[in-house]
Amino acid sequence: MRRPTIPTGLLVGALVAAPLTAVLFLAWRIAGAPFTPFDLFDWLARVLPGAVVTFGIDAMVTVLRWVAPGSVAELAKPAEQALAVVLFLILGTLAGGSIFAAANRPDTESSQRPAVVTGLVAGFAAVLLGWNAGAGIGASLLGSLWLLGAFVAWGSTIGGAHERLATDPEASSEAARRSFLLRLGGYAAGIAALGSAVGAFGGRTRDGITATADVEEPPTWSSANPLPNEGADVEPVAGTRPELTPLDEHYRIDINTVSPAVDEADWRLTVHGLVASTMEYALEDLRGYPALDQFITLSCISNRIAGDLISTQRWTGVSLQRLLPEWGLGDSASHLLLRSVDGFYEVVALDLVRADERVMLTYAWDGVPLQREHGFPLRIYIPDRYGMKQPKWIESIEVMDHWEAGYWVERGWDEDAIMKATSVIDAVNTDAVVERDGQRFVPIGGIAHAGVRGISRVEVQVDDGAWQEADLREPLSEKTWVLWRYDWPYAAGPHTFAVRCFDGNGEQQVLEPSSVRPDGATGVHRVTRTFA
Ligand SMILES: Nc1nc2c(c(=O)[nH]1)N[C@H]1C(S)=C(S)[C@@H](COP(=O)(O)O)O[C@H]1N2
Ligand SMILES: [Mo]
Repeated sequence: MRRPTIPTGLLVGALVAAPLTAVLFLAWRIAGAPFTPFDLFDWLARVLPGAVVTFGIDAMVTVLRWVAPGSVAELAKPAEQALAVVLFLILGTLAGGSIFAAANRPDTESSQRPAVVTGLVAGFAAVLLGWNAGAGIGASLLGSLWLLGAFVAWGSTIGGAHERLATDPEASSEAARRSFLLRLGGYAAGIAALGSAVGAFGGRTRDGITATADVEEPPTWSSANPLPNEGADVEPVAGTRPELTPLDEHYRIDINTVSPAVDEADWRLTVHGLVASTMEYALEDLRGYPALDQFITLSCISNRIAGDLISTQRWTGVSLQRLLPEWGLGDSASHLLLRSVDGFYEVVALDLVRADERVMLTYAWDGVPLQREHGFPLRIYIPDRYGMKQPKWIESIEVMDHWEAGYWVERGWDEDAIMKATSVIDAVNTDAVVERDGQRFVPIGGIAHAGVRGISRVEVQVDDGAWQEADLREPLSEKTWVLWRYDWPYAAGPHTFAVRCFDGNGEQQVLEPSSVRPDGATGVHRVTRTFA
């Protein structure tokens, strides 16, 4: 028997991992079967130490800012999904090498034995990961059998390749081996291309969920109503981000490569713990309470200075205060533990809920049910906190008599996560020059935000000049960002613009640069332009 080398095994592993990925992808798209690369990635994101995960996210954001500045919010999820697939392919490559190593051992009688064993082990792991990921046929017998079959076929293909290279007289010469590997590569590429193409364009389901194609989407609130600050004196500078973020442009951050899908009919909000008796609310029940509409700017604690992980929407829901009297709270009740479908959780103090009616169980954005990615059917709003304190996809509230660290707090992020004051230059618009008394002015504009503390003042500094006060546009609410503008008396040459803001209490934003971890980025945003 000839012994094919380990590098050949790695090559075969890589070649065969590609069609396996494509076939799993196809089954995911067509039948909602578990997609192991994502399940594996999501599992790792939960079990790896917080510092490692944060480092990974940070590195990804750095790379994205470098290759595609301005689209970090949009590209973060696709980048994560691509990473998940790459990781899976790497593992597949390594598996090929180790199957070859095991098959090369003198006491191994058949190449197929280690190959099939590896396939079975990987298949079982995939079944567990699918279960762990929850929904869909991942939890069903059919889904499990499919995964076992797919992984055993994968292992067996690698074993077959080894056997062929080791024993087949037709593969005895270097040239014959090369032509065999080329053919294997050809088949692999063909299946991979076909599987991903059919999966991408022909799948009945989106993200493994049957699409509700013919259901007409209800109109959004903003498509039929003027914004509350319509007619405000200060006009935004063209090029400033939209004051109300379009629904499909709202940034998205969560611990899943694919959002959990919740069926409204099965979903209940369960309230348990230190209550008179366990309660359940259907979404209809929550919609039955008087609704609160709030314009809210939400930011991720991982948003860097001038980053795009910050957005503004019109949130609708029921004030959490309203529900408390129904629960029969125990005397020692002091905190609420909110648990989400994806395993995320956070704790909020009852005192805060009682003191602030704005703490809200939210079921709609822009007048329509929450989108799946943004937490359908229910998420919470907690004023002044970064997004990490505000679970989406809530399924239960446990009333407790003590505080506990939430998901990201446990992973080293700040306990309170109060939004930092921040200001950003969005536009230095030389196409919108205004002329007054023979002087040309270049409008400069952007946003400033300080949680629910409001913005009392924004100032712009040009080069080493004095800080000049900008005009503030009336905001959508005290919870949203403020759009500002400053008309700069134009002068030729290169110039650097800086911005700083003061919150509603007159407190200046922190000017010293600090990174996002552990409690949110600080620092001054500067933009340099050269004018003809
Ligand atoms: N269940 C759940 N809720 C979550 C998260 C999550 O991973 N799972 N991420 C939080 C973080 S870090 C942020 S910044 C916000 C983002 O909300 P958005 O994606 O709707 O903008 O959701 C928060 N709520
Ligand atoms: Mo976040």
